[in-house]
Amino acid sequence: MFNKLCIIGVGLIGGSVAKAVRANGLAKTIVGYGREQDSINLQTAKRLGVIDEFYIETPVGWVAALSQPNEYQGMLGCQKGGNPTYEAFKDADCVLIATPVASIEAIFEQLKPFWSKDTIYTDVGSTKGSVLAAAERVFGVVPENLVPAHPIAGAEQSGVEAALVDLFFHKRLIITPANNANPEAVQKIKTFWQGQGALVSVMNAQHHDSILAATSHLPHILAFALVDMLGHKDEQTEIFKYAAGGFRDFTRIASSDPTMWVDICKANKQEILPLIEQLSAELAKIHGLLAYDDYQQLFSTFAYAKSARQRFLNQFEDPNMTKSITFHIKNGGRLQGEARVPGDKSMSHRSIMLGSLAEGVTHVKGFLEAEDALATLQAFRDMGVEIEGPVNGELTIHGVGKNGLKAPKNELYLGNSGTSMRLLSGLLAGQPFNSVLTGDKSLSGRPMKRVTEPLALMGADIKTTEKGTAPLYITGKAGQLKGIDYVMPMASAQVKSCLILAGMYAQGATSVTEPAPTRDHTERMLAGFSYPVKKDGSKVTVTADGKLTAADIDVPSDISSAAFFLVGASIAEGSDLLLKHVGINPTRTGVIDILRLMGANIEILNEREVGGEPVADLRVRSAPLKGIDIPEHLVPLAIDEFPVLFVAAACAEGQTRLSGAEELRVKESDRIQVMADGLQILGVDAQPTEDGMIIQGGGNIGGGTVTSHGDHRIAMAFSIAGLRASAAITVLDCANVNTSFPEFKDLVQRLGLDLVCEES
Ligand code: SPQ
Repeated sequence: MFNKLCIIGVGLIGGSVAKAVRANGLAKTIVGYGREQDSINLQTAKRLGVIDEFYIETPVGWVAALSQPNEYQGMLGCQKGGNPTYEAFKDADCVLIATPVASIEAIFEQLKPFWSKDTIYTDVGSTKGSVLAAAERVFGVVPENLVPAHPIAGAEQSGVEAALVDLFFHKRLIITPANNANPEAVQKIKTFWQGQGALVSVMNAQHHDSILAATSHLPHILAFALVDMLGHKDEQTEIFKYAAGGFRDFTRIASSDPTMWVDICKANKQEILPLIEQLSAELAKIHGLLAYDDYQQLFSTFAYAKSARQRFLNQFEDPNMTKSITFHIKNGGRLQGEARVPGDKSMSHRSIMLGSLAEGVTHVKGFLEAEDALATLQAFRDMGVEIEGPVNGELTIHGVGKNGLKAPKNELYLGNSGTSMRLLSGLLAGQPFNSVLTGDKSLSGRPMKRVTEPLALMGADIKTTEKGTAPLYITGKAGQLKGIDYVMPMASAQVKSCLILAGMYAQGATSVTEPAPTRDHTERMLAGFSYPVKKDGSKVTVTADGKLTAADIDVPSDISSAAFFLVGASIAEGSDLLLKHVGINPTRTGVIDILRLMGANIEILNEREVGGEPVADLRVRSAPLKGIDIPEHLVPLAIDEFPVLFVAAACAEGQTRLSGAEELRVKESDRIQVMADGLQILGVDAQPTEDGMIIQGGGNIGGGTVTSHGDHRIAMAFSIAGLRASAAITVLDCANVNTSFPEFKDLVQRLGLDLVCEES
């Protein structure tokens, strides 16, 4: 990309750039340049092969010191004559300044006589307004070929020996060109950093400085301040002796270079000072809450902070940036005992949505504390709803009323959750503000036209990608949506619920007719919140006339999570398991019906109704299973349970055929293909068809390595297969189990499956 890259200052950052540039072939020659006191570092860089050659500035002038360290020794003092600075920068198509921010003005002064219009100049300083201001002071006007940049990456160590080839890989990098910057130069610097794997953004310097003041400079000041205060205390009372991991984590950045941080504070003082005032006010608030025993508010403050931090962590969901999780399952075992699996995912989403739109305070018990439902929770917090918790599955939602949502400041990030995205698209279509819905890689590949097309018929304005996928750009059409009478082309509770939510903001009636019954939690919960919903056979109708009144919600255990244990205990000889408090809404119990048709021994005990939803305890004991043709009317009632039902079919005597289940192809993964591939690897005769699968059961399930393709239900289904396998099974890519069932690995171990979770 560049013929000659000259790096001024080859320490940790400059050295890491050099290593990454070399590894990625981004420059033919890399030249180091520094002051006399940097000579050891430059010699080391040369010895380590980080740079090709280097030049030293000495008190007596510029010295070229090419190739060998011993040559360098002999060349100190300009013995070769000529102008070494000219030599250093001559023909360089890029000069990168990797020195502390305070030195940049002096470096511009040094560079000025040699400044070439054919070279691009850039830097890596932590403040950017100061760099542009220094350039203006030195050159009169910021040169067009100066493109300031800031890689948001670092380490506490310094020097070229600590340099890392991947220091910038998948790290943010911000470019802050001045208004007059040459677009070609900006593009080249962008490509240069992208070539090192950085995630590049372009913004103005002031915006950069205000962001960094909040997320980097203030935390450093806070860490220095805390350790300064406690350090003095420690001298008197030895408190550090008893400090543990939390203290170590929090104060890590107080080990950074004090000189550098003084320079940064000085350079960005205007942005930092108001933030220190805000932080002081926040501490004063907490002081007041404690002093006046307001633990409720203190809890809300801490709970909000916890969820805001989760939002920060969610950005790293990119598989390249997160740890990957592998499940290792030892074959054999049986499931025994008693368990309560976590709360129903579909109902947890809806409890947040409807509780937020209600008037009054809604208390929720049994809420699923997993990534999908937490994504919905965060979205409503982002729209101004005060939600306390979750703590042990309990939440308090301070409803804002049907028209009380506020415009979110940022896009709403919904992670892996199709339910959040599809239901929110309906709800947000009729709001008086615009919104953008985004999700992870899997969610961004799932079809959204199924909701945006009927919403468009209602007058909604939602833009998708050309493929009809997220991000969804929603222009709020408050008061302008019109009711429709819509016959759904597929059996989908998400489409139905989306249109019901949109219908609550539309003129006239909105009716949705489903081709087959699907889960009806939205309709039931709306009724529980006293919102009028008319049900006539397969048709549901709502209007905008009505309000939601807060009501308490008790979310039962998720039958979709219980399904793994229903199958596991059925296929593993000697199993006897009691699953407590499971939701058995008839639109969800297809898995029990299908397993019973296959010969499973499942008893439904202690049936009762909790908050408008039927609930029971399920006792399941192992039994010989037989293959069946799965009745198509049961498909929508067991749609999420097929991955594990395929495992049951592999263990059943004879053939099992599934048809009419093409919807499985557009879930978190293509669940037909991915399950067929994995079963075949394990030696099972599983043939995928367009809308289902044919499995010859009764043979042996072998061992092997399968991948879940990031789909939680696939990961858990193959783990359960281990109970009947003849050898160990490894399941790759299991991090997404956290979207619906974070406790899965612990629970399944406790009940009798030997599963070890490996993070890497
Ligand atoms: O929320 P998401 O990602 O779509 O979750 C899944 C799941 O397996 O957890 C589907 F992949 O469940 C859906 C389910 O398949 C949850 C749901 C709901 O809560 O309304 C309805 C079903 O989807 P659909 O497309 O049939 O309406």
